[in-house]
Amino acid sequence: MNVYTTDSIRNVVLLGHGGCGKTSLVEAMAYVSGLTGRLGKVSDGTTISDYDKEEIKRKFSINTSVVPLIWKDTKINLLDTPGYFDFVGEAEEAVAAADAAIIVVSGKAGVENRTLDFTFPVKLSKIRTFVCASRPLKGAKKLLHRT
Ligand SMILES: Nc1nc2c(ncn2[C@@H]2O[C@H](COP(=O)(O)OP(=O)(O)OP(=O)(O)O)[C@@H](O)[C@H]2O)c(=O)[nH]1
Ligand SMILES: [Mg+2]
Repeated sequence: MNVYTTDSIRNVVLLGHGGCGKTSLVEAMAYVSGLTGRLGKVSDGTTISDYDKEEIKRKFSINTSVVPLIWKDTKINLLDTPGYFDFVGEAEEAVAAADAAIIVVSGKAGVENRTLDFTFPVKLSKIRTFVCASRPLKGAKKLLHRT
């Protein structure tokens, strides 16, 4: 088993409005990196990230999940956070531990209230922030203007 030192480990938090596609993106990244051999679906309850009984039943994330994958000699711990406001504490804790953030925006729904909420703590903690569209993007200019 390879041993990774702190200079080759990155904690990357995924943030965004509920249902924007964070868990699906994590599932795709895990598959592309070779961590998994099949692409699970939130609707089928087969993602590696939403594994809790309640998450499978309700089809959304409740806890932050850590998905560790290896990409080009770097260990990337993806932190898949819940988007629903009831579980905001989970997302805030994950931001505190992150070296970088990916704000996921649903191209179908555009920029939503939770999308913009997350720009504030991310900016405060001065970590690199990326914006990723889960579907063809609408409203990206507004988000980039605010960050
Ligand atoms: N067509 C399409 N559907 C998507 C895409 N990303 C996510 N979905 C669907 O949108 C729904 C919500 O996706 P999730 O990945 O659970 O979204 P989430 O951001 O993790 O949601 P929370 O855990 O509630 O914050 C699921 O039914 C997905 O299959 C995408 O890129 N294209
Ligand atoms: Mg999720």
